[in-house]
Amino acid sequence: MSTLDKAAIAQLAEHLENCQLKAQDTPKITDQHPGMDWDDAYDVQDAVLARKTARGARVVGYKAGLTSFAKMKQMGVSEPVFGFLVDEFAVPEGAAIKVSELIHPKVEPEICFVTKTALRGPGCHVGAVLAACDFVLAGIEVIDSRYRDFKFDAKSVIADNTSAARFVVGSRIADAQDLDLRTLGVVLEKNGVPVAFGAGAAVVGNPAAAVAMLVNHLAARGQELPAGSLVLSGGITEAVAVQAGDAVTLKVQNLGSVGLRFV
Ligand code: OOG
Ligand code: MG
Repeated sequence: MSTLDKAAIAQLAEHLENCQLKAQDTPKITDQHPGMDWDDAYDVQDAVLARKTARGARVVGYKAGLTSFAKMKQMGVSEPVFGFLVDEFAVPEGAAIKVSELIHPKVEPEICFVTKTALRGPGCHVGAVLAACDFVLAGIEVIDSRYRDFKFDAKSVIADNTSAARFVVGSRIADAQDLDLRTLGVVLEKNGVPVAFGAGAAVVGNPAAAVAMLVNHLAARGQELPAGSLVLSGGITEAVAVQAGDAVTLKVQNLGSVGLRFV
């Protein structure tokens, strides 16, 4: 079911994408459209993606968000959300990210999956995810809600592609079957100081379960997760605000480290 018509969906997608491209914030869209439903929210997200692919962007994968209790509590919402990743969000290891291109960036530690075979729901589960997983690696997601002061509800944040802005992945890969993803430890450092810690189980008990949830979500929208997809399974800790001059390093047990700078 949807409640918004095509014109309203297109207008909201244009507005939210312009906020992203111009680094301008906006009140949450449910203030204007209090009756919008989950389908509307994902329809707006799909329309944002269509604007990007029309300009030549390529989908490289997907992200799950609000999959940890720390993140749900930080953002005051209770449902996982899903978004897309396009090539223009990817930055190389050690990259300098210009804060002038962002509104109020935050970083989060994530366990990332790359698939070797397609995954289709409904009924996708941890076993299917592990069987389809080529390798796992560490990643830092830079989120940048387009909503003023990072204040939103789940439908608004879905329409805003779940605050996706940038991401970097590490270069040490491992076979998911050789690791216990639940006890995999992560340490996020800002300017050399450890600021957030956790283990994989913070993400719905097992980060692979967040990937299964993503696949089942895609199935409900008539899509599959193609082979070769990168999936960010969701922030393990609260997101940490960054500003120009900050350097961030993520260390993940068995998966090395990966870093970014903000200028
Ligand atoms: C929504 C995006 C959440 C995660 O990993 O939990 C997310 C937000 O907090 O702005 O990417
Ligand atoms: Mg995230």
